[in-house]
Amino acid sequence: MAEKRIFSGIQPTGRKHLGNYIGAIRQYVEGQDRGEAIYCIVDLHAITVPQDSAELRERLYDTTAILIAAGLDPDRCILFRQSDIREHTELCWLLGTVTAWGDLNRMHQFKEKAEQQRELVSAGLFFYPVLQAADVLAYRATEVPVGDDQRQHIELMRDIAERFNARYGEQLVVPEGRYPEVGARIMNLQDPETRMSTTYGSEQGTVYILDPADAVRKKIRSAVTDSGTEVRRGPDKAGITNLIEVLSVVRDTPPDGLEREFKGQGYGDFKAAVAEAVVEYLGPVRERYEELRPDEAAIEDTLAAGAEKARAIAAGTLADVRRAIGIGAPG
Ligand code: AQP
Repeated sequence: MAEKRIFSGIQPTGRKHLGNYIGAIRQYVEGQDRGEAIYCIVDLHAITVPQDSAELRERLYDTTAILIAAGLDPDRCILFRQSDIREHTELCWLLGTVTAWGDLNRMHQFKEKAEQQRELVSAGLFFYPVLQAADVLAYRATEVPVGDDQRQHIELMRDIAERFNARYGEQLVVPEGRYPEVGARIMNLQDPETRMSTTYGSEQGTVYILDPADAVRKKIRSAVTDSGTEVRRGPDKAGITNLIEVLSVVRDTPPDGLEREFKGQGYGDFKAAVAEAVVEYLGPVRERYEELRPDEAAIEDTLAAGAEKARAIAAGTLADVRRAIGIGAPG
């Protein structure tokens, strides 16, 4: 096994936004240079809330094309669709038997998402973090690149792996979360106290990766800031702090360098600079996406090839786990 095995999953729901890009996708791309990188589009997670079947498939293709456009190279990473690998659901059940109900009941994301459901709060939504643990543990991954909102799920996943190993012997690897130093939590531009997300916050405050340049400019130029005038980070300056973090990532410049650069300049000039930098950053991704997205057969081929490689790894883990638990025919 490679020294580092990196695994992460991303939902094929909605349109992917700048938060997903900066918090997660950027790390996925960089992960290809640091170890064996495995990335999964988690359609089984997406169906924990209602989805239109035809839409779900479309969004899965969108997400796959975005990931490749962003720089995932199917020859240098394993990129696959979660539902193609049945080992994930089997391991999810097995891990459920060593997961404390009380721990699941404490998950913030479950509480937030449950509140939003009008018809049904599914048991699947409650079990979401166990499936997430199965995704990662099936590959014995050492590292999980995610945004800050996933900390609680990663801690739970570590507890599940430890409890499993304590009961059945050292079968699973206890993974580490990897959170970006800057940009682990990109905030909504209209409500900088709230994380930029697919399901919460205003459209106007959410920059989508596929937004046309003019829409990106408009959203960033109208970002909510504060009544002050200084371009610097601070607890009472959530909007400006967020924009500094965004610019820091897209320009690959430390935040304090930007504070020095923009000292004495007004918010308007600063926002215009952020807008242009983000337009430049996302433009090439959108262009590559437009080229890749129409060829759904090619996307399917990529996912099928990824699934074959993923299955070979996950099947080995499941065989070990089943043997350790004492289920199935001996052998
Ligand atoms: N605002 C954010 N800043 C930094 N990272 C973020 N992530 C999400 N929002 C931010 C990270 O993106 C990865 C993929 O997330 P996902 O597509 O699986 O969906 P999610 O976690 O549910 O995030 P969304 O898109 O914002 O959806 P909602 O709000 O509906 O839950 C994850 O690594 C996540 O940390």
